[in-house]
Amino acid sequence: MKTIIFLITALFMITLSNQLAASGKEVKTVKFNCKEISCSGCKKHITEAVKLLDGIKSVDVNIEKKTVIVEFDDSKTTIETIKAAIEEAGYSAEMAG
Ligand SMILES: [Cu+2]
Repeated sequence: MKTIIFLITALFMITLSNQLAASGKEVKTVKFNCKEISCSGCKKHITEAVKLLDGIKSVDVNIEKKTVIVEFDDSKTTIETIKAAIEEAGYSAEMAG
């Protein structure tokens, strides 16, 4: 009986760690230069537009640097989709290294 419980626990742990490893790999970061960013209104506008997309983990708009850094799950959305969402909100979005 103890062996069975041990085996089930071991199997569960392996499955869990595989899932964690898999989900960790899917989160990617992309940075855009958006030269029209000038105030906190822009920051709010872009953040809201990008967060409407599926799989967005975080949106970091820097007003001084005029950058948007997005963490996303690449099994749910793409860089092109994020870029399009920023552009539809009225800003240019050039991918930055
Ligand atoms: Cu603004």
